[in-house]
Amino acid sequence: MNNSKINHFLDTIISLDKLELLVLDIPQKESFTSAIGQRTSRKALIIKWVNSNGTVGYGECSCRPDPFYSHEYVDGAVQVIKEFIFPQLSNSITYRGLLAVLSKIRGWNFTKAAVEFAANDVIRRETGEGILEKSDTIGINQVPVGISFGLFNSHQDLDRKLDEIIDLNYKRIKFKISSGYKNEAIFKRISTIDHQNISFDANGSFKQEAFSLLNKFAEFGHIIEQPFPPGDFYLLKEYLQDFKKFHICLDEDIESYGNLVSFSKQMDEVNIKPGRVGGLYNTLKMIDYCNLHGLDAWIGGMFETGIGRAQNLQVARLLPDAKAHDLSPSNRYFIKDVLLNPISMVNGYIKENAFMNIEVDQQAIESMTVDKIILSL
Ligand code: OSB
Ligand code: MG
Repeated sequence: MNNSKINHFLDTIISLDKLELLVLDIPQKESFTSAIGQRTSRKALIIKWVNSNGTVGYGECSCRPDPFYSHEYVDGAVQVIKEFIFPQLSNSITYRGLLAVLSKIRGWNFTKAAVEFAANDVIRRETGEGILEKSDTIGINQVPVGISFGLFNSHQDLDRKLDEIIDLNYKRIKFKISSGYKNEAIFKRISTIDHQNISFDANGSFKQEAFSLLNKFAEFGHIIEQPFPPGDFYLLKEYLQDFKKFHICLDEDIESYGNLVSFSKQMDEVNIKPGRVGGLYNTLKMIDYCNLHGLDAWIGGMFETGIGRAQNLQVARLLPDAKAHDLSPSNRYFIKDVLLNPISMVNGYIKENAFMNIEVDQQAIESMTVDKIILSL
């Protein structure tokens, strides 16, 4: 990255006394289904980086509890930190040194990102400025957000949910879809929705045998996110032999800067999840690339708690042209979140004061913690 402020920032020294890994079980308001599976509660992993002053930085590892979105899963993340990351850390390490430790590990992007998030948060809490503040982009003061709708299987289900959210003014409505779709009447219903920004997210569920169903979604002309299984991008060529229209956004396929460069000409937009791409430094590099090459980018979510959500919103501020990010307020999902002031949305926007300086609700964290690992130096 050609940014001297960031290069200079990488020399920042971070002290470390201990890492705490907290596994939380957070009850959801309602279950959520996508082509990946169903969730009824959120197993979350929060990392506390405690420095030598006792200052605590928070990071969240937002992978799923199972390896169904990516290979990572919460218990695996705990083990990777315990066995392969923590032993390489010391009482004092530069940000650059931390990135080097993390980059030795292949994959495990959500896990590595969570450690970087926590380290960056310590710096931010000590000095007022973390790596994002060193970006060349001046952040906007409110972030437009969309909603990600779980799979619905009937009109009634869809109608009920649409009524609930239409007045809230979300800037995008994204429907989870899957190759197992049965109810054809839904296509008619979708065509009557009056909204400027509708998209679909297939979570990689379409292969050759479901191309004609995929085409029914494609005919709307809306963006389709990750239509094919990650790694099977060749299917696009096969699809285009018989079907014509397609607007594509990639999610699972893009795990690195290299993936972004390789696919940039073949997609209409990219969903960047700071966790999925291995952290904030990588994210900034990718945002730079997108700006330089005019590729539309927005920030995706993983149903994180307020801790991860706030961090992702801080990144989303750096994409002033994005129409909407998958970062709806966490009170949409959880009965109780882990922040003293839960992130709220007004008219489809989340204002910066809701996410720039969050305060963690220690009592809430404690009450939902099901496992705690302390790694002391
Ligand atoms: O594909 O974007 C996805 C959540 C978990 C795994 C994959 C995805 C999602 C979302 C979440 O769509 C959106 C959100 O956090 O609001
Ligand atoms: Mg997606």
